[in-house]
Amino acid sequence: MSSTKEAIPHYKVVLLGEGRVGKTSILLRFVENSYIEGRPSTLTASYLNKHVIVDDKREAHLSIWDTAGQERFHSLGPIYYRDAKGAILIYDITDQSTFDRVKSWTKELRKMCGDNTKICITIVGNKIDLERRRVVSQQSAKKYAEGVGATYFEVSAKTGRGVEDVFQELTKVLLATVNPSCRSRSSLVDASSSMMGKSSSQDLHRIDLSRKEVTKSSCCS
Ligand SMILES: Nc1nc2c(ncn2[C@@H]2O[C@H](COP(=O)(O)OP(=O)(O)O)[C@@H](O)[C@H]2O)c(=O)[nH]1
Ligand SMILES: [Mg+2]
Repeated sequence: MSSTKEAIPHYKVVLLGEGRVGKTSILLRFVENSYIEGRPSTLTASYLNKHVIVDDKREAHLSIWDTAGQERFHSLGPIYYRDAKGAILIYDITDQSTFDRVKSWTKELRKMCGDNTKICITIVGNKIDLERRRVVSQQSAKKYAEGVGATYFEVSAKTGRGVEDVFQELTKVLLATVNPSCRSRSSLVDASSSMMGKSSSQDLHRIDLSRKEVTKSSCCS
């Protein structure tokens, strides 16, 4: 393995799912190991970078994109999906409608990225700390995930249970099967309209999703 930083592959991963299923909470649990009860809705779409090491030796940079709540209108737009190599589709195990919508997110993903694009999909049931209120069975979710070629996990952003496993497994699959995102990590950072003034691997980058796409992606087509 090369020791140069440039040699570490970079992958863009998008979070998808209905509002309030816990996308932002899962992201912040993974990146910062933090959780805030009743977190206010996200105001700005953003991504966080995280350096991941799997099996104690293989490394990758993930840029994990979170929404600004536009998911409510199903209007995430091409910038959100562009060059994504992994997608995490999240639902709330206590809310059947959020699981039903995972099916439309799968379709949306195919539409936005093209049927032939290799994109690793992980389906995640969140809020397993609320087991008593569960309405979506593990069995039905697993079956659906298998049917669409996705891996499947259940987690709690609140307790942290299972969250690390989601990203470890996704990174393993990405490293094994998918070419890194076309854009280098640095050019993705440049695309961010306003960085927060620091440059650690866990900075929050805010994205203006209202910007119109002018070129068609060479990855997602
Ligand atoms: N009990 C419980 N609540 C959670 C969990 N994850 C998120 N929440 C809560 O669900 C609400 C929505 O979470 P948020 O991360 O903003 O969802 P998003 O809209 O999908 O980004 C917030 O009140 C969170 O505190 C979890 O694992 N367990
Ligand atoms: Mg959010």
